[in-house]
Amino acid sequence: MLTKINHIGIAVKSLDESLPFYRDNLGMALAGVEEVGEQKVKVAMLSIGESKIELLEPTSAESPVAKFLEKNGPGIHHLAYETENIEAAIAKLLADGVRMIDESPRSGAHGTRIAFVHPKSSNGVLTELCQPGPEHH
Ligand code: CMX
Repeated sequence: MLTKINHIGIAVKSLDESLPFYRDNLGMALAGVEEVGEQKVKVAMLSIGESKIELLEPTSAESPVAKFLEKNGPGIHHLAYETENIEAAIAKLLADGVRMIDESPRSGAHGTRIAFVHPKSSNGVLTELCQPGPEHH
């Protein structure tokens, strides 16, 4: 059902301030910066082997990432697993009685389709299912 860890999301107050550590000190390649309106975040994707690090800066006080920063400060926000069939993955989790935030996929960064599992159902770790867009195949 899941194939690998697609990315790890890290909540940051400012991409401008956070990016240099990952890009320059750790030497990761910046794959792109994009605003995801539906999630009220601006994201920077950095490549690391088969996975990515996703830096998340809130674009509005109502962003879930703004709430997270208020409560916890900067840090690891979510873990995203890749799937080839997000509808099937959601259907299986719902059938298993897992609490989903998204019961149907929504738009993520870089043409992906994503759905979140509620952290109450995933041992306190906000968990994302992520299906890459067609250009990745
Ligand atoms: N990781 C772990 N736990 C989290 C969390 C996170 N990132 N965000 C919230 N929680 C926990 C809270 O600590 C809280 O726990 P307690 O009840 O024990 O205090 C509980 O979840 C509810 O949190 P809340 O602050 O009361 O409620 P919110 O309105 O913030 O809703 C959540 C929480 C998870 C439903 C919401 O943040 C959400 O829908 N997240 C998914 C969407 C998202 O994060 N998008 C960001 C962009 C990601 C991307 O584009 O890749």
